[in-house]
Amino acid sequence: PQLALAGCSLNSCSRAPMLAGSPRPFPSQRYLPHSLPSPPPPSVPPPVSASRRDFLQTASALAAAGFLPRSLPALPSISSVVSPEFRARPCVVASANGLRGVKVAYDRITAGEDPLDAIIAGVNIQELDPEDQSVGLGGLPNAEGVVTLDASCMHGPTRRAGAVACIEDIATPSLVAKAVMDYTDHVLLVGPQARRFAIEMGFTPQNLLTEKSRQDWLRWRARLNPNDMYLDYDGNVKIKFHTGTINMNAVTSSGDIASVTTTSGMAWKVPGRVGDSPIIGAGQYCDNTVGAAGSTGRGEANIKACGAFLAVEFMRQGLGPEEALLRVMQRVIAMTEDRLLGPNGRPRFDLQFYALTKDGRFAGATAYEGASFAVCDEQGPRLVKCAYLFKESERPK
Ligand code: SD4
Repeated sequence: PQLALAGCSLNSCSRAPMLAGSPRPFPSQRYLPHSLPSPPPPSVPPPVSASRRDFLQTASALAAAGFLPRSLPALPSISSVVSPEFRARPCVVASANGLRGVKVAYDRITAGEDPLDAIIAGVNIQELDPEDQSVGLGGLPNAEGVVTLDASCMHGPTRRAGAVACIEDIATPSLVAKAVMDYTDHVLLVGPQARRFAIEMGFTPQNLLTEKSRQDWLRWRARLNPNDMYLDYDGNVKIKFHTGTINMNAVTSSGDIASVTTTSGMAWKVPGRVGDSPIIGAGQYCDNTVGAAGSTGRGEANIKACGAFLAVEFMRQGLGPEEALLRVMQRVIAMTEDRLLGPNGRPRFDLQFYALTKDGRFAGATAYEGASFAVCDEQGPRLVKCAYLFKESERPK
């Protein structure tokens, strides 16, 4: 079929409208959970294997040493979150900068729109906002002053995924990720070829480096090394290395789920660096039988724990979203190299996770107290406090 390239507009890029004359709506049937063995009755404890005993001993030793500040109950036996009394409850969850976007996405899913199209419309708001220096247009550049973007998405009902990494000049990499999913046999395209693919698909290249981000980059570079040829800028430069990213997840009234994450990555990164956002299972993950999860923050820490995938797996085993995310955060810390941990074992970085379940429960979680996430359900759009492991006072100086 002939591609209607202009259909790849910024608001909607679902596959059906882009294929001239052959609309193919996404399947709307309810997908059933995996059939898994029933858990043993609570009165019969599962046998404890030697390796599990070791694991439990290690965990209690860590807790005694103060490395596991919250004592979490043992994992329940594997079960699905979908019970026979399942009632779908539409809901959209995002990082805090998605407060405008969750409303847009919620209105769309409750009007019957596909959940992935809805959340991509939600994240497009940040991607196209030059004031948000963590995504799309106006994103902070790499060490050479070049804006490179990462994004990935998953469509639960059709079990598909798409991603782009280190793409330049295209303001809405979330839509390019979806185009990779819709129009290729691949999952991830990178660098100049991802840009070329996007242009072939009808996206318009543009300069993404705004004057504000360019000035920030110049100031960062001037302060890098007092002995170089640039005069030091001695004003107050408050430019963080991690500044945002947007992750958004949605579940519809029929229980269909989607997830997307889009970012300009770590500011001043080594050219070629790719974070967690375009990595399926790290920056976001979605399983239509269970739920979805995603992250913002230090991608290098998350990649090693496959955080979004792990969160969905914990929820598949029956954990609620908050406990699932806190356990992921603990796993991230357990996988962290010493140079990024304080003497008290606490991480020297920030990382946030967000999750929702097929039945519309949701949570956000992070290492340190104080962060919020955005949610929209029948109560409207709002910011909610993230669950956390540590008080801010415990952060290593
Ligand atoms: C990355 N996770 O590239 C992204 C950056 C981020 O807040 O979220 N910054 O690692």
